[in-house]
Amino acid sequence: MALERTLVLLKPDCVQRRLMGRVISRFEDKGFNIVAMKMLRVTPELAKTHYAEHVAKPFYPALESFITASPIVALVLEGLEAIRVTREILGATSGLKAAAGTIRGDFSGSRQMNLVHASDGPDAAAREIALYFQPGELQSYEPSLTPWFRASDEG
Ligand code: FUP
Repeated sequence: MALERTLVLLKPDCVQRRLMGRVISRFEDKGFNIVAMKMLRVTPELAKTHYAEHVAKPFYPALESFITASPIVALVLEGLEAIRVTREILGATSGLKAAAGTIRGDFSGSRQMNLVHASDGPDAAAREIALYFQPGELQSYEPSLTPWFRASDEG
């Protein structure tokens, strides 16, 4: 099992709705390490780079207005299979389709205002982490609780 890092964004709706703590708790509860975290305002330029695959789509202008409207929190999670597992903790893109028990399923009733972003694969994770963080902003550390989260032969 691979130890991976993935980028998570707490979007403007998450910050404005005071859900940051509850959302971050879900990742901590799972046993992931937070190895970087900052609050920032996404500029239109950063939005276009981050959502490059969506820039030409009809919904993009509304998406850019939303993601730039208010501060976000960017964080990097580290853990075994963190990229896939984090996406599963978020749930399906639309809060109306996300399963109960997921962040979006429990807290969102919207496709656009779906509270959180997480990288969708290893290439995206590497690209997106580099978009939001300098290498020196990532912390490597071994939590003393690790032996109580997983067996030593699990990675
Ligand atoms: P996800 O990977 O779950 O974040 O979803 P996508 O990459 O498919 O979409 C990126 C963001 O665009 C989503 F967070 C929601 C938004 N979006 C819309 O606002 N309208 C759409 O029709 C599709 C996606």
